[in-house]
Amino acid sequence: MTTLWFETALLADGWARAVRLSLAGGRIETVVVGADPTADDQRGGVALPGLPNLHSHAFQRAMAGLTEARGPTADSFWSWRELMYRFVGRLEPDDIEAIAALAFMEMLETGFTRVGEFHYLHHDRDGRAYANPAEMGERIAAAAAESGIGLTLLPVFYAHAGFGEAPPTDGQRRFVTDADGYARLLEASRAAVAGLPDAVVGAAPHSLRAVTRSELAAVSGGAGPVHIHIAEQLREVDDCLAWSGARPVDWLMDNAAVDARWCLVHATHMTADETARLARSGAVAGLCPITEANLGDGLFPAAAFLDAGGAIGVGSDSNVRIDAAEELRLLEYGQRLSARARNVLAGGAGASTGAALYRRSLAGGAQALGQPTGLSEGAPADLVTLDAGHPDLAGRTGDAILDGYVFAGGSRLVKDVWRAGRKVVEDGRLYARDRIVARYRLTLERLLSA
Ligand code: NGQ
Ligand code: ZN
Repeated sequence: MTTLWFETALLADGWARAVRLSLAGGRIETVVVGADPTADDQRGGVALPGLPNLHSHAFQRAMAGLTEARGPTADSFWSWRELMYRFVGRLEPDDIEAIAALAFMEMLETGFTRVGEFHYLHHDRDGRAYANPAEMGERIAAAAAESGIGLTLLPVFYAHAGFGEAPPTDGQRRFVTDADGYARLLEASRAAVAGLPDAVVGAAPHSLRAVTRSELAAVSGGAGPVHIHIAEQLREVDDCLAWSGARPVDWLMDNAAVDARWCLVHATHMTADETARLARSGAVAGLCPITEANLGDGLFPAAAFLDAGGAIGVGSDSNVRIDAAEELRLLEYGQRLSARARNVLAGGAGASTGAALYRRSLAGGAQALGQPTGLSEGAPADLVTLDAGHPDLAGRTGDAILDGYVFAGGSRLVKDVWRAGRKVVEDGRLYARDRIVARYRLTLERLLSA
């Protein structure tokens, strides 16, 4: 039995002081408020529930900073995607494991305790299936095991290059499956994560560009979470309109049973009516502010969506930067820059913006990844501790701690991280950091010299 004691902790019903947690079997067994620490307790300053990272393509971590030089034509999301496809073409299973381990390490070190891995790199370099259809999924699972992060694996169904069943391009050959192949992939993916403590497997039709209506119905018909990319780029909206007469979010609402199992990633470009429809559906909007800025996507209508009761969570997507507090900060800053206002997402007079963002992302992330979050009895023991002695937290209590964390200190405040009841990060460093970094460095040196 592990016992922890914190000066202050963010519990399900608010902040509490002198909080003692006992952990067993990877979960929180008891929560006692106003407790005296005992000699056996491991002590900390501030405890928060770990934040879910609801959308990642781990392999893209290895491209971070490599697509920032101007190309021959006007650079865009689509020219970035060409570079990304070229990079994908080189990756072997060992590379995926090494890169994912580094990405997952950085997630834990910066305050994420579970990742939704939207995983579409399935086949060998020539496009042929591996003997194990979830070979790559196994490597993702191995990286999750090595780092300790919670994994919600979202094997992707990908069949077409564009609306109207356009045949897949050569650059997409490592992603594509048919319905039978996808069924085998899902089964093998479940086997691949079976050794992890609390993994979840969901389903992920890549985008409306990549699936037909009937494929969408077949892929989303299971019981677990369903994730899809939607309405990220204006060209995607225009193409959808040209093909169907409807915009992507409207089309999805009209043609699929979107409910609380769903996570719509990006949903950047919506009319007021689509925004209200999505909010009413109960689905989570998966926002990836750092990547959306990096790729030039646009700004999600967050204020209107939250006013309409919508659920949100955040994801690190391309992993060009991995940092939980930074995603929340940039989400708010995008709204401030476009509305020319402050504290746009606080949710009411007197309310803390940092706390509103953190609480909403905890709830939406839990919903999207299929595992509860929160420091409460029975929940997974996934928690992040902040350095209460850091100058950025001096004199702060309650929600002001979250404002200090999100807007001032950021990830340098993260001290220790507990995942499934195990301490995996101490003083900001993952236990396996040296090994993971050394292997990643060798991997990148080889990949980039090729
Ligand atoms: C992806 N990433 O699947 O990695 C996509 C690019 C696409 C983002 N959408 C590919 N950010 O959407 O076709
Ligand atoms: Zn994505």
